[in-house]
Amino acid sequence: MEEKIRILLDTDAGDDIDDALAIALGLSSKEVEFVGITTVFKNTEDRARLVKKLVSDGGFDIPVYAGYCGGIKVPTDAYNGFPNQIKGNDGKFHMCQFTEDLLLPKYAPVNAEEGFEGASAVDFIIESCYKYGKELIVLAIGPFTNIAKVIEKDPDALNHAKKVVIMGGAFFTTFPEWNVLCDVDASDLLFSGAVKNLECVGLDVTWQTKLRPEEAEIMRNYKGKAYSEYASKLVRIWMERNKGAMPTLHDPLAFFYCICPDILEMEDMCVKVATQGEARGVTLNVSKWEAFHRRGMHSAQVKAAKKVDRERFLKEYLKRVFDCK
Ligand SMILES: [Ca+2]
Repeated sequence: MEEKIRILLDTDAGDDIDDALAIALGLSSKEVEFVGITTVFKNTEDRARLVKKLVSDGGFDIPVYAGYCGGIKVPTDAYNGFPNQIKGNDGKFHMCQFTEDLLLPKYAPVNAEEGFEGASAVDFIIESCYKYGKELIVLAIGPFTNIAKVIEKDPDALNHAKKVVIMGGAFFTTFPEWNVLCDVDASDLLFSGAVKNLECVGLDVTWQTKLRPEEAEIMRNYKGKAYSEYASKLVRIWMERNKGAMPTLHDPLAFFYCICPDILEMEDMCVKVATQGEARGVTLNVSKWEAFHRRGMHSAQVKAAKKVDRERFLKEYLKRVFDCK
Protein backbone atom coordinates (compact mmCIF):
# COMPACT_ATOMS: atom_id res chain seq x y z
CA MET A 1 0.00 0.00 0.00
CA GLU A 2 1.17 3.50 -0.78
CA GLU A 3 2.52 5.29 2.27
CA LYS A 4 0.28 8.13 3.46
CA ILE A 5 1.49 11.66 4.03
CA ARG A 6 0.06 12.53 7.43
CA ILE A 7 -0.81 16.23 7.77
CA LEU A 8 -1.86 18.26 10.79
CA LEU A 9 -3.11 21.54 9.36
CA ASP A 10 -3.27 24.83 11.27
CA THR A 11 -5.34 27.36 9.32
CA ASP A 12 -7.03 30.77 9.36
CA ALA A 13 -9.66 29.73 6.80
CA GLY A 14 -12.43 32.28 6.29
CA ASP A 15 -10.65 35.53 5.35
CA ASP A 16 -8.50 34.92 2.27
CA ILE A 17 -9.83 32.18 -0.01
CA ASP A 18 -6.64 30.13 -0.29
CA ASP A 19 -7.03 28.14 2.97
CA ALA A 20 -10.27 26.50 1.79
CA LEU A 21 -8.58 25.80 -1.54
CA ALA A 22 -5.65 24.20 0.30
CA ILE A 23 -7.96 21.94 2.33
CA ALA A 24 -9.77 20.94 -0.87
CA LEU A 25 -6.38 19.95 -2.32
CA GLY A 26 -5.72 17.73 0.71
CA LEU A 27 -9.15 16.09 0.43
CA SER A 28 -8.54 15.49 -3.30
CA SER A 29 -5.13 13.87 -2.78
CA LYS A 30 -5.30 10.13 -2.11
CA GLU A 31 -1.78 10.09 -0.66
CA VAL A 32 -2.82 12.54 2.11
CA GLU A 33 -4.27 11.61 5.50
CA PHE A 34 -5.46 14.51 7.65
CA VAL A 35 -4.63 13.80 11.30
CA GLY A 36 -6.68 16.86 12.27
CA ILE A 37 -7.24 20.53 11.57
CA THR A 38 -6.83 23.41 14.04
CA THR A 39 -7.85 27.02 13.44
CA VAL A 40 -6.10 30.21 14.47
CA PHE A 41 -6.52 34.02 14.63
CA LYS A 42 -9.54 36.05 15.78
CA ASN A 43 -12.88 34.17 15.73
CA THR A 44 -11.42 30.65 15.56
CA GLU A 45 -14.82 29.04 16.17
CA ASP A 46 -16.31 30.55 12.99
CA ARG A 47 -13.22 29.39 11.11
CA ALA A 48 -13.51 25.87 12.58
CA ARG A 49 -17.18 25.74 11.55
CA LEU A 50 -16.28 26.62 7.95
CA VAL A 51 -13.59 23.91 7.93
CA LYS A 52 -15.99 21.38 9.49
CA LYS A 53 -18.60 22.11 6.80
CA LEU A 54 -16.01 21.71 4.05
CA VAL A 55 -14.77 18.33 5.30
CA SER A 56 -17.95 16.81 6.78
CA ASP A 57 -20.25 17.75 3.87
CA GLY A 58 -17.53 16.18 1.71
CA GLY A 59 -17.94 12.90 3.62
CA PHE A 60 -14.70 13.11 5.63
CA ASP A 61 -14.45 12.51 9.37
CA ILE A 62 -11.55 14.71 10.48
CA PRO A 63 -11.26 16.23 13.98
CA VAL A 64 -11.48 20.04 13.85
CA TYR A 65 -10.38 22.16 16.83
CA ALA A 66 -10.84 25.90 17.35
CA GLY A 67 -7.47 27.27 18.42
CA TYR A 68 -6.15 30.46 19.95
CA CYS A 69 -7.49 33.83 18.76
CA GLY A 70 -4.10 35.48 19.50
CA GLY A 71 -1.74 37.15 19.83
CA ILE A 72 0.63 35.61 22.35
CA LYS A 73 1.52 38.99 23.91
CA VAL A 74 -0.85 41.60 22.47
CA PRO A 75 -4.55 40.58 22.70
CA THR A 76 -6.55 40.44 19.46
CA ASP A 77 -10.23 41.39 19.09
CA ALA A 78 -11.97 38.14 18.03
CA TYR A 79 -15.04 40.00 16.74
CA ASN A 80 -13.58 42.86 14.71
CA GLY A 81 -10.85 43.81 12.25
CA PHE A 82 -11.21 41.01 9.69
CA PRO A 83 -10.19 41.87 6.12
CA ASN A 84 -13.48 42.52 4.23
CA GLN A 85 -15.55 41.55 7.28
CA ILE A 86 -19.34 41.39 7.09
CA LYS A 87 -22.08 41.90 9.69
CA GLY A 88 -24.11 38.79 10.64
CA ASN A 89 -27.75 38.56 11.81
CA ASP A 90 -26.35 38.67 15.38
CA GLY A 91 -25.11 42.24 14.74
CA LYS A 92 -21.47 41.13 15.13
CA PHE A 93 -18.71 41.28 12.55
CA HIS A 94 -17.67 38.00 10.95
CA MET A 95 -14.95 36.83 8.55
CA CYS A 96 -15.37 37.46 4.83
CA GLN A 97 -16.60 33.95 3.94
CA PHE A 98 -19.13 33.70 6.80
CA THR A 99 -22.64 32.43 6.00
CA GLU A 100 -25.42 31.92 8.59
CA ASP A 101 -25.61 28.13 8.00
CA LEU A 102 -22.20 27.75 9.66
CA LEU A 103 -23.95 28.25 13.02
CA LEU A 104 -25.79 24.90 12.70
CA PRO A 105 -24.91 22.57 15.62
CA LYS A 106 -23.50 19.92 13.25
CA TYR A 107 -20.63 22.25 12.30
CA ALA A 108 -19.44 22.81 15.89
CA PRO A 109 -15.73 22.01 16.48
CA VAL A 110 -14.59 19.35 18.98
CA ASN A 111 -13.95 22.03 21.64
CA ALA A 112 -16.85 24.39 20.90
CA GLU A 113 -17.37 25.19 24.60
CA GLU A 114 -13.82 26.35 25.19
CA GLY A 115 -13.90 29.94 23.88
CA PHE A 116 -10.88 31.45 22.18
CA GLU A 117 -8.09 30.19 24.45
CA GLY A 118 -7.52 27.20 22.20
CA ALA A 119 -5.90 25.01 24.89
CA SER A 120 -7.33 21.77 23.43
CA ALA A 121 -6.08 22.67 19.96
CA VAL A 122 -2.58 23.30 21.31
CA ASP A 123 -2.67 20.01 23.27
CA PHE A 124 -3.91 18.20 20.18
CA ILE A 125 -0.93 19.46 18.15
CA ILE A 126 1.51 18.42 20.89
CA GLU A 127 -0.06 14.95 21.29
CA SER A 128 -0.06 14.39 17.52
CA CYS A 129 3.67 15.21 17.29
CA TYR A 130 4.46 12.46 19.81
CA LYS A 131 1.87 10.00 18.48
CA TYR A 132 2.89 10.13 14.80
CA GLY A 133 6.52 11.31 15.14
CA LYS A 134 8.45 11.32 11.87
CA GLU A 135 5.33 10.33 9.90
CA LEU A 136 3.73 13.72 10.61
CA ILE A 137 4.06 17.04 8.80
CA VAL A 138 2.72 20.04 10.73
CA LEU A 139 1.54 22.51 8.10
CA ALA A 140 0.78 26.05 9.33
CA ILE A 141 -1.01 28.33 6.85
CA GLY A 142 -2.28 31.04 9.21
CA PRO A 143 -0.69 33.38 11.77
CA PHE A 144 1.65 31.42 14.07
CA THR A 145 -0.10 31.88 17.42
CA ASN A 146 -1.06 28.22 17.99
CA ILE A 147 2.43 27.10 16.93
CA ALA A 148 4.02 29.57 19.36
CA LYS A 149 1.72 28.30 22.13
CA VAL A 150 2.94 24.77 21.36
CA ILE A 151 6.58 25.94 21.63
CA GLU A 152 5.84 27.71 24.94
CA LYS A 153 4.12 24.65 26.43
CA ASP A 154 6.46 21.95 25.09
CA PRO A 155 9.56 23.39 23.35
CA ASP A 156 10.59 20.02 21.88
CA ALA A 157 7.22 18.69 20.64
CA LEU A 158 7.46 20.01 17.06
CA ASN A 159 10.94 18.53 16.68
CA HIS A 160 9.41 15.06 17.04
CA ALA A 161 7.46 15.58 13.79
CA LYS A 162 9.06 15.01 10.39
CA LYS A 163 8.96 18.74 9.71
CA VAL A 164 7.05 21.97 10.16
CA VAL A 165 6.08 23.59 6.87
CA ILE A 166 4.70 27.11 6.84
CA MET A 167 3.17 29.47 4.34
CA GLY A 168 4.69 32.69 5.55
CA GLY A 169 7.45 35.26 5.25
CA ALA A 170 9.34 36.63 2.27
CA PHE A 171 12.98 35.62 2.04
CA PHE A 172 14.35 36.98 -1.24
CA THR A 173 12.37 40.23 -1.11
CA THR A 174 11.71 42.58 1.82
CA PHE A 175 8.04 42.50 2.74
CA PRO A 176 6.07 42.09 6.00
CA GLU A 177 4.01 39.01 5.07
CA TRP A 178 0.49 38.70 6.59
CA ASN A 179 0.90 35.50 8.68
CA VAL A 180 4.13 36.82 10.22
CA LEU A 181 2.69 40.30 10.75
CA CYS A 182 -0.58 39.24 12.46
CA ASP A 183 1.30 37.96 15.50
CA VAL A 184 4.90 39.18 15.31
CA ASP A 185 5.71 37.89 18.81
CA ALA A 186 4.54 34.40 17.85
CA SER A 187 6.54 34.60 14.61
CA ASP A 188 9.62 35.70 16.56
CA LEU A 189 9.30 32.56 18.70
CA LEU A 190 8.81 30.38 15.61
CA PHE A 191 12.03 31.83 14.14
CA SER A 192 13.96 31.67 17.42
CA GLY A 193 15.73 28.40 16.64
CA ALA A 194 13.40 26.27 18.79
CA VAL A 195 12.04 24.51 15.69
CA LYS A 196 14.87 22.57 14.03
CA ASN A 197 12.97 21.29 11.01
CA LEU A 198 11.32 24.43 9.62
CA GLU A 199 10.60 24.81 5.89
CA CYS A 200 9.12 28.06 4.60
CA VAL A 201 7.01 28.70 1.54
CA GLY A 202 7.03 32.49 1.32
CA LEU A 203 5.61 35.22 -0.90
CA ASP A 204 8.65 34.99 -3.21
CA VAL A 205 7.09 31.90 -4.78
CA THR A 206 3.41 32.11 -3.78
CA TRP A 207 2.92 35.50 -5.48
CA GLN A 208 3.48 33.68 -8.77
CA THR A 209 0.35 31.57 -8.23
CA LYS A 210 -2.15 34.41 -8.72
CA LEU A 211 -4.93 32.99 -10.90
CA ARG A 212 -5.46 34.00 -14.48
CA PRO A 213 -9.12 34.92 -15.26
CA GLU A 214 -9.67 31.64 -17.14
CA GLU A 215 -8.37 29.63 -14.14
CA ALA A 216 -10.68 31.52 -11.75
CA GLU A 217 -13.62 30.82 -14.08
CA ILE A 218 -12.97 27.05 -13.84
CA MET A 219 -13.11 27.30 -10.04
CA ARG A 220 -16.21 29.54 -9.94
CA ASN A 221 -18.30 27.31 -12.21
CA TYR A 222 -17.42 23.84 -10.91
CA LYS A 223 -20.04 21.10 -10.43
CA GLY A 224 -19.11 17.68 -9.02
CA LYS A 225 -17.53 16.61 -5.69
CA ALA A 226 -19.37 18.16 -2.69
CA TYR A 227 -16.30 19.75 -1.07
CA SER A 228 -15.04 21.17 -4.37
CA GLU A 229 -18.51 22.59 -5.05
CA TYR A 230 -18.40 24.26 -1.63
CA ALA A 231 -14.88 25.56 -2.37
CA SER A 232 -16.26 26.87 -5.67
CA LYS A 233 -19.07 28.66 -3.81
CA LEU A 234 -16.52 30.17 -1.40
CA VAL A 235 -14.49 31.45 -4.38
CA ARG A 236 -17.64 33.20 -5.67
CA ILE A 237 -18.39 34.70 -2.22
CA TRP A 238 -14.79 35.82 -1.80
CA MET A 239 -14.50 37.40 -5.24
CA GLU A 240 -17.81 39.22 -4.75
CA ARG A 241 -16.85 40.53 -1.30
CA ASN A 242 -13.34 41.46 -2.58
CA LYS A 243 -14.70 43.38 -5.57
CA GLY A 244 -13.57 40.86 -8.19
CA ALA A 245 -9.96 40.43 -6.97
CA MET A 246 -8.16 37.35 -8.34
CA PRO A 247 -7.40 34.57 -5.81
CA THR A 248 -3.75 33.66 -5.24
CA LEU A 249 -2.93 30.06 -4.24
CA HIS A 250 -0.46 30.86 -1.41
CA ASP A 251 -1.65 28.07 0.94
CA PRO A 252 -2.36 25.41 -1.73
CA LEU A 253 1.25 25.77 -2.92
CA ALA A 254 2.56 25.14 0.62
CA PHE A 255 0.24 22.11 0.83
CA PHE A 256 1.34 20.78 -2.56
CA TYR A 257 4.98 21.11 -1.46
CA CYS A 258 4.21 18.61 1.34
CA ILE A 259 2.89 16.15 -1.27
CA CYS A 260 5.39 16.85 -4.01
CA PRO A 261 8.56 18.54 -2.65
CA ASP A 262 10.20 18.94 -6.06
CA ILE A 263 7.63 21.59 -7.06
CA LEU A 264 9.85 24.11 -5.22
CA GLU A 265 13.56 24.84 -5.19
CA MET A 266 14.65 25.50 -1.60
CA GLU A 267 17.64 27.34 -0.15
CA ASP A 268 19.15 26.93 3.32
CA MET A 269 19.39 30.18 5.25
CA CYS A 270 19.38 31.75 8.69
CA VAL A 271 16.28 33.89 9.39
CA LYS A 272 15.24 36.39 12.03
CA VAL A 273 11.97 38.33 12.30
CA ALA A 274 12.26 42.09 12.80
CA THR A 275 10.08 42.94 15.80
CA GLN A 276 10.35 46.73 15.96
CA GLY A 277 10.17 49.91 13.94
CA GLU A 278 9.35 50.21 10.25
CA ALA A 279 10.67 46.72 9.52
CA ARG A 280 8.33 45.03 12.06
CA GLY A 281 7.13 41.71 10.61
CA VAL A 282 9.84 41.45 7.96
CA THR A 283 11.67 38.09 7.77
CA LEU A 284 15.37 38.86 7.40
CA ASN A 285 17.97 36.54 5.87
CA VAL A 286 20.80 37.03 8.40
CA SER A 287 23.03 34.20 7.12
CA LYS A 288 25.89 36.59 6.32
CA TRP A 289 25.52 39.07 9.17
CA GLU A 290 28.65 38.15 11.11
CA ALA A 291 28.33 40.94 13.66
CA PHE A 292 24.75 39.86 14.32
CA HIS A 293 25.81 36.27 15.05
CA ARG A 294 28.64 37.42 17.30
CA ARG A 295 26.09 39.24 19.46
CA GLY A 296 24.25 35.92 19.90
CA MET A 297 20.80 37.17 18.89
CA HIS A 298 18.35 34.37 18.20
CA SER A 299 17.50 33.23 14.68
CA ALA A 300 16.42 30.04 12.89
CA GLN A 301 18.11 27.77 10.36
CA VAL A 302 15.43 27.09 7.74
CA LYS A 303 14.83 25.99 4.18
CA ALA A 304 13.12 28.79 2.20
CA ALA A 305 11.42 28.41 -1.16
CA LYS A 306 13.22 30.22 -3.98
CA LYS A 307 11.65 28.99 -7.24
CA VAL A 308 8.36 27.37 -8.28
CA ASP A 309 7.23 25.54 -11.39
CA ARG A 310 3.99 27.60 -11.60
CA GLU A 311 2.48 25.95 -14.68
CA ARG A 312 3.00 22.40 -13.39
CA PHE A 313 1.51 23.34 -10.02
CA LEU A 314 -1.62 25.01 -11.46
CA LYS A 315 -2.19 22.13 -13.88
CA GLU A 316 -1.94 19.55 -11.08
CA TYR A 317 -4.09 21.67 -8.73
CA LEU A 318 -6.95 22.10 -11.23
CA LYS A 319 -6.76 18.41 -12.13
CA ARG A 320 -6.98 17.19 -8.54
CA VAL A 321 -9.54 19.62 -7.09
CA PHE A 322 -11.62 20.68 -10.10
CA ASP A 323 -11.33 17.56 -12.29
CA CYS A 324 -9.61 19.34 -15.22
CA LYS A 325 -8.05 17.00 -17.79
CA1 LIG B 1 -4.08 31.23 5.38
